[in-house]
Amino acid sequence: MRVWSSLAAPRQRTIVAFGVVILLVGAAVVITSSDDGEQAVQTEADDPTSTTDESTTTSDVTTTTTTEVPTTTAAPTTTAAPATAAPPSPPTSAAPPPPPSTSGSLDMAKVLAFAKSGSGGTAPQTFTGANTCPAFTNRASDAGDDSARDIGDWYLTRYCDGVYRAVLSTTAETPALQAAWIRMDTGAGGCGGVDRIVIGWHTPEVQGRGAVIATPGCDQASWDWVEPAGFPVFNGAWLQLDFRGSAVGNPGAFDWRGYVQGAGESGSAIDVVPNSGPEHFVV
Ligand SMILES: [Ca+2]
Repeated sequence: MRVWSSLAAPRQRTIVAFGVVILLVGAAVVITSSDDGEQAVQTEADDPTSTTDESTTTSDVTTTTTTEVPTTTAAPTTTAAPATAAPPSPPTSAAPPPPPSTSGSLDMAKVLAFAKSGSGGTAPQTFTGANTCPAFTNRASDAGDDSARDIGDWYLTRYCDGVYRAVLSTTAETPALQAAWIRMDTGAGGCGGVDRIVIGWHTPEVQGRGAVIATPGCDQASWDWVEPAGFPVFNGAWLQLDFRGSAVGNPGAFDWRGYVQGAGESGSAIDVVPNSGPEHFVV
């Protein structure tokens, strides 16, 4: 009371009152500033909504990017077919050989040597047909026109098993036999028309040997040794040739002639039947 009383002078009271007013105004300002700060914090708390909107927008952009249609790749260019290579020219050596010459006549000495060269060591064969059918030809005797080894009885028979038997029986067994054969014209071609030679001969051991030779041409280079023929030996005069139809091409009909050659005979001395022209045989 003394302080207040001491300050109770009018001027001093005014100063103290002014100071109290200033303090009151300062406190009010501080309170107001605190309210503004709370409002600012609340405003920022409302912002998450706008943040979400931005995220959505970003997602839409991403989706648009991933669904973009890729540029169509151009179809590959079709590979061009390789050019066809030209066929190689055939070698000159592949050209077919010229057909054998069919003009002229057979050299029977060469045919006999050719037959012997192919049948060396081959056992004689005897074909055994059972019955003659359908054709059997029994010719009349060939009255002697040869002074030696004259063919007496002769015929050609085809058996049911397809085996042919040609008989060129001579009237004597001397002189020694060189060879006996028949020549056959079975179709187109052949040396002078002769396609097959069936030939038989005696060996030094008096064993018969025979062979079927194909003669498509007159040149020996065209000949073929087909297979052995039967030339059985019964005695020196009976000459018989057996051969299979398959070895001569199984012809249904053919022309033929038979020959017997004695040692030392050549040319017209070799007996032949028929005396003129071929014999025609029809199965
Ligand atoms: Ca012929």
